Amino acid sequence: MNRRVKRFGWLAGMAILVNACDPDVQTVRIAAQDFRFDPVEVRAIAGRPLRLTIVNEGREPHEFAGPLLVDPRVRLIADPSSDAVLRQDGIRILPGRSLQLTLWMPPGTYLFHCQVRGHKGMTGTLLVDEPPSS
Ligand SMILES: [Cu+2]
Repeated sequence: MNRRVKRFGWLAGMAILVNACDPDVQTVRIAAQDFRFDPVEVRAIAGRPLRLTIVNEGREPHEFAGPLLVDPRVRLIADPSSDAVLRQDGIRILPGRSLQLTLWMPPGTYLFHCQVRGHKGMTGTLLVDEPPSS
């Protein structure tokens, strides 16, 4: 049974509200196409929230999945307006729909992929760098 992704944030124990106008927020858009993510590599800086929008521009359903969804060091909330469905270990996004996530993550390399059958080549990398020292 699928659950609406808006419950995912609740399941992750997140109660932090993100101000969309917060200048510290990094925004990244990734297109899920048939059959690749564009861009395949995204860079962000640790210590600042990352607002990630994944838009399904294809004609197939796609998923956003990866270890970061269950990494205890990663804090994540799904925007309640997201039109996506949490499945067992990935978030399914139907054609023309989008998923919005806000993430707080330590520096590192985070791989993500689409795990829809036959979409094995759909992979991407989120590179989170140390914040610049001032
Ligand atoms: Cu896919």
